[in-house]
Amino acid sequence: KGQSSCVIWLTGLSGSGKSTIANALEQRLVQLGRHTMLLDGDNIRHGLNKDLGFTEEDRIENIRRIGEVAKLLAEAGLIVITAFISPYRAEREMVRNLLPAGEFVEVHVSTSLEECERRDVKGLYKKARKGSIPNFTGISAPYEEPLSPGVTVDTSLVSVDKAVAMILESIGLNC
Ligand code: GGZ
Repeated sequence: KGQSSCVIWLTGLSGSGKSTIANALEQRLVQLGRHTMLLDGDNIRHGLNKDLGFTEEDRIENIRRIGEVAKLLAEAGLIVITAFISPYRAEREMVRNLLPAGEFVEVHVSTSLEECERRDVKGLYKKARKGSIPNFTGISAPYEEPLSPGVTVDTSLVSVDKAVAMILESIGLNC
């Protein structure tokens, strides 16, 4: 099915590598001649969702809106890549159910909390430990791991290129 679209939904902790994989995946898909759209914090949380914070209620609304936008973009024929923590199983399933069967590909970026905290690229874990960022995922807010993701990648074990190859292989079957 060379023409069909899908939503590649990356979920995982802050600092797990979602954005890095999403960007590399998008580059590769463009090289392959596919039309893509990447949704991430930069283009969604600073725009459409700038009224939302990180309470449970706001995260649920964040994911709901992103799911609806992803659905529209997929209907327009794009391969949509999303990179949000999306910590709640129920909201990820809600997005899956918005889309035709098989068009939601859940990718668990499963890099451990210990590793994300060790990297602490933006210093957010340190601040969260001190209590200066409330509701921080993994520290003071939950992360519900996917039960049966299409792909699981731990960036402390596999390279970005390998992660991209694993995702491409899985969408070869799905879209
Ligand atoms: C988690 C937070 C928080 C809290 C700000 N908890 O590493 P980052 O910086 O760039 O990615 C994180 C991003 C998470 O936004 P999402 O839209 O992906 O979250 S969710 O899907 O749960 O709605 C982090 C930053 O925002 N950040 N405060 N309290 N991450």
